[in-house]
Amino acid sequence: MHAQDLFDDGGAARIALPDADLRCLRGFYRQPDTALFLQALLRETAWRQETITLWGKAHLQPRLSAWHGDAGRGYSYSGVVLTPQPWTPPLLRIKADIEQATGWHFNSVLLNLYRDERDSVGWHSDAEPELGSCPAIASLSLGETRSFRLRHKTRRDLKPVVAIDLDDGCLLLMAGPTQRCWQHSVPKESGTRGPRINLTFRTILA
Ligand SMILES: O=C(O)CCC(=O)C(=O)O
Ligand SMILES: [Mn+2]
Repeated sequence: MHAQDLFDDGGAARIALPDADLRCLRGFYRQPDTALFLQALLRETAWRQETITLWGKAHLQPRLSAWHGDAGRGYSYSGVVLTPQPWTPPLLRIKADIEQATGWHFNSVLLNLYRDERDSVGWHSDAEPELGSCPAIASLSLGETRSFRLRHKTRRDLKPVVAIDLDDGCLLLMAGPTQRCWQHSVPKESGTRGPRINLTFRTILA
């Protein structure tokens, strides 16, 4: 797959929202590759449950995470300072495939493991200063389908919440003003869910 296929796709993968540049590519990977990646990442990742500080109060994050990337590109958010773990063969392979498809380049990846339906991520945007003003972020989902929610930060005339199902092997691309204008979340679910891993490839500026 080439960058042209992703970006001149006649709108097939584009999610048409104002103040956003969002594309979703279903089946970027398929079975059995997705299952092999999921198993390898579940097994080989040094998963951590980070404590985050919100409004001065410490909370354990309701998911596990890990940060990998080029040495010397530390990253911090909500009081968590992350020193990257080195790249591993599956992460390098996925990074190379996404870079080839998008023409973008990344120097780090945040891995999140949603162990079951109780794991989640609250409303936020990926707007840390280390990412620059219009970050290009590529988000790969493996395993259980989960609902990804978006809400505009200021416009009250839009639908309050937009939901996109992120299924096994789908690649969501977020660029342009998306992080500046929108927040996103992955809520808890009421029905049973198996594990899901999400990888967000990012570029940490020097
Ligand atoms: O799990 C997802 O799809 C999103 C994760 C996310 O927003 C993040 O790690 O910043
Ligand atoms: Mn995010």
